[in-house]
Amino acid sequence: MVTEIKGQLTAGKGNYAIVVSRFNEFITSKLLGGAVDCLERHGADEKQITVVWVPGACEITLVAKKLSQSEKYAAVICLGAVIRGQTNHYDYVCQQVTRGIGQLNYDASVPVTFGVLTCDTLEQAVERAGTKMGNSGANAALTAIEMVNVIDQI
Ligand code: INI
Repeated sequence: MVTEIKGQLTAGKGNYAIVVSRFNEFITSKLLGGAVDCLERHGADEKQITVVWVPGACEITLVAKKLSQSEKYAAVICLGAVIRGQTNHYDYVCQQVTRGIGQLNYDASVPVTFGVLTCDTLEQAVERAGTKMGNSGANAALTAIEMVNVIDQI
């Protein structure tokens, strides 16, 4: 008989931390709304949810690292929006945030999920912040819930 571990989509009793960047707040506030709504609709009480605002995507990793090491949270959900401008700055911001959160997934003992949009246009970001393509904040929250359940069983 195969032992199969599957995560349930119930938030349980653990606390969830959300790190959200203020840069492109028009988009990130929608990602935050999607993430909180998703956690609550999967059973989390508002007391289980802590939101930390940071200036931009580059600042997400440090705060996510501190939260993940605090032993207060079952998971950390990272939300941001990097949108291409006229220079190559976008590439460096994307590199920094993806590398940082990626590294945390090796180092941290709790799940750190990636709800950072990396888009060529504002329209693409709007599509992923609660319109045509769903809400990437909600997806990152749902992933956190599933991962907490998986980790609890291992
Ligand atoms: N930060 C973002 O979150 N999104 C962006 O699109 C962005 N762009 O394109 O510049 C951005 N830059 C700021 C960066 O994250 C830092 O806050 C800043 O460099 C200070 O460290």
